[in-house]
Amino acid sequence: METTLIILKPDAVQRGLMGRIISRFEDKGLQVVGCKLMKISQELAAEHYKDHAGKPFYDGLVRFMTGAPVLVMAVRGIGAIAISRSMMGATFGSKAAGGTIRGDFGVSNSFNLIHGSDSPEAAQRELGLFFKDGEVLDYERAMSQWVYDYSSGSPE
Ligand code: IDP
Ligand code: MG
Repeated sequence: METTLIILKPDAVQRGLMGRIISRFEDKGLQVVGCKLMKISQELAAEHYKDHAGKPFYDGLVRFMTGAPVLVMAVRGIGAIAISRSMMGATFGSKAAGGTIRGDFGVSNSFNLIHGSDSPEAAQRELGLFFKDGEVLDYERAMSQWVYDYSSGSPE
């Protein structure tokens, strides 16, 4: 099982899209194992987006992400990182395919609703930035036997 960091960005929160976006992850069968509303500090935004420092959009990105609350989630499943990235769609709302979160809910190239970790290394780093020990929970879902095929002994 993989766990990834998802952030519903300030535009998703302000536009009242949290429930609909969370539902997409639940509908897919991914498990929400951590979830909280928070305001991102300048320091946390800088650390989270350190690979983008110096890029032309960086200052605006940090202003956007720190300007209003976000909802952060830890989302778990087999291949959760790649599955989440494909559910999110391309970076720019104007280019993202229909059927994806960015494609269905937005048109902007900077207010693009959602962040998802892009690799196992990034997921581990980012989950550590946003969740303290004990805030990501291991728990069994009642429906787990119907989300994955366990007939071979391990989930498929
Ligand atoms: P990703 O979120 O799809 O992984 P990245 O290239 O890692 O995209 O960029 C991080 C975030 O920076 C994007 O989600 C978006 O909010 C913002 N961003 C990226 N490129 C641009 C740009 O050209 N203009 C404005 N904002 C951008
Ligand atoms: Mg990225």
